[in-house]
Amino acid sequence: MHIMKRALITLCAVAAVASLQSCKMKTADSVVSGDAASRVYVAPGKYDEFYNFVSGGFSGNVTVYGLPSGRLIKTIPVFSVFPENGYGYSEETKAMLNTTNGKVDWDDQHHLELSQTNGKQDGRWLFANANNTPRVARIDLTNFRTQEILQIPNSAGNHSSPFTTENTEYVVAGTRFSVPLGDADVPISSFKKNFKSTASFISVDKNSGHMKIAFQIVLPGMNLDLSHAGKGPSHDWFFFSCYNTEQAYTMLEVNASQKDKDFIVAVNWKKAEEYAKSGKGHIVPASYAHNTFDENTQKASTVMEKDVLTLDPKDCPDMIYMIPCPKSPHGADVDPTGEYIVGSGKLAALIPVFSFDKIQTAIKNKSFEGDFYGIPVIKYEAALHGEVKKPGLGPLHTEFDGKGNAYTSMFLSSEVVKWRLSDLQVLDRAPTYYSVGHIMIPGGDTREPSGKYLVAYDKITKDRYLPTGPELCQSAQLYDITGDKMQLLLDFPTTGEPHYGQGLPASMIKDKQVKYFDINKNHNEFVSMGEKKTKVVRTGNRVDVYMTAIRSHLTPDNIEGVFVGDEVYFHVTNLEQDWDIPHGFAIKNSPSVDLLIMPGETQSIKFSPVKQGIYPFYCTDFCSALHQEMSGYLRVSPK
Ligand code: CUK
Ligand code: CUA
Repeated sequence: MHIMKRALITLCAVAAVASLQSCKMKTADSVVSGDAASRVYVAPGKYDEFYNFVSGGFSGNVTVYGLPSGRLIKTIPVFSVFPENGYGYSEETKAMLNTTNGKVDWDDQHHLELSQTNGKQDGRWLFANANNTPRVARIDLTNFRTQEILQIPNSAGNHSSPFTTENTEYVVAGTRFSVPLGDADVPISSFKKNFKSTASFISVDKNSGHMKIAFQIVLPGMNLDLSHAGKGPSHDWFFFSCYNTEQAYTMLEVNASQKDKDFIVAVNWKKAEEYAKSGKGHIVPASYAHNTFDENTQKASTVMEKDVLTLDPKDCPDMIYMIPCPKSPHGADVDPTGEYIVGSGKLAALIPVFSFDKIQTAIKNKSFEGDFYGIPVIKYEAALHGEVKKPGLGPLHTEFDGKGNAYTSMFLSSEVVKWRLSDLQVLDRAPTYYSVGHIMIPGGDTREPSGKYLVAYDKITKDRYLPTGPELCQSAQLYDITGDKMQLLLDFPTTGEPHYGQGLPASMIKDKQVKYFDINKNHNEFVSMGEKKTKVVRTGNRVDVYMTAIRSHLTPDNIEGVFVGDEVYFHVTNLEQDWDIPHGFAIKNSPSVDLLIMPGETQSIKFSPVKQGIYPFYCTDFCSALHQEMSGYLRVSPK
């Protein structure tokens, strides 16, 4: 989206003003249906029907809302440290944020995708991309915790990610900014020769979920933007949108918009897989961090992976084709049948819809119009199912309801447009407040959309909430799409910049949630299996405090014999075996000592006192009537 903001800066300003004015005339009251309140009302004590996972943009984390209420129910820390539960602070979790550039504890999180089986959501994992430091994360949906983060080498910015194939065989990553492979020192003006973009295919282990870069396809320098996997008949294919095929490296907002078409890159990943297996690839030296959280030892660790297998399209015939797509396509979205591929040229005044069937015929008949660095370019008309004419301005992203309809967000004209896949007729349009980016229908990018609600994630909030100084919250809007006309039901604020989201029927995972960790399976090396097992152990200037927490005391609660210059590790085991009873741990006047320990779990934090004194420590989570009493003292003596 930031890309677009830059490229369209003037256009946006004009259109945004225009759309704001036109929206102003139509007040929200006039577009909200009369019984909207009752349709989003979830009575106290009742559950929402859907989980809505929303990307946190520059907050780096993922938030979870209930639909239709729009209530925020969870923040899942992924790429950013999170004081609320000590993620990135505790000794157990900090390795999750390791990269080859050290600990990167922030990112720009754009897209989410739920794991699938047979093209349908299976409720196992949620994948998240990092757009700044190229990474892909996997979150376990039984405990809502980040289990794995894999860094992507040979890439700068990972935008077209983390979309998955129908059986989660692969999760993809793709270069936003082309760079020379292997961090080569070359003039920027040698872009065309030396800069490359890469599409990475990350295999996901069926049972454990473990990710591994299976192969990287090396493409000419340009910007990969978004992607989606084929479905059903197009199962073997992956479609990426790309822009800047002009290969500009300066003033992109002008120079990357010269041609009237860029491409949808169609990758036959089954073919690529065969080429990778049959030795057509080249091993390219690379180093990248692979961080995993081990539920057994309760600790994250980092492996620095070496080398990647790369595939050059030149060596791999029939693996990749280019499909011309009007000006700077953004979304690349595949309908539930797998037949239609929608490419939304954000600078185009129409939406091109491609037919998988026609693409296959075009390939068979060699209906090409030249090549792009040796990759055949299929004739536009030969691949085209048709164009949605005059849909609105600035088409971005498309989702599907599973009833033959598509919904496309229009950034510039600030609306969602519903159209029919078969005859490409526009059926309905609903204003958004304002400037919608992605939209989301639960399951709307799978073979079986739930198709009840649509959520618009808006870029500009303006007058929708109480003003809060120069920075306003980001916003989402909920529409009912069960009828012929979309009906706006609700606005709800979101955290960070929501790009994409995923919606999952709550019934799929709500009864599979971990309520507490079995203390008998706690294999953290610093566990205390009961208050009697607590101790303080000195080794040189290192002090290990084995501590327990249970309503309502910390054991030991008086610690002496610690000196300025010592390195003190607190290993706090939460002995509770009950749902929703975490204990916190913090030390007065001490930086970054911050834990929240789940029942049955051990978490460790390092404290390096630099001043003598008596340091009170305490539980930070109001856990019982005697929570305030859950405290103790550490005495730090001069050396
Ligand atoms: S992008 Cu944000 S609205 Cu990064 Cu998926 Cu299109
Ligand atoms: Cu434990 Cu408050």
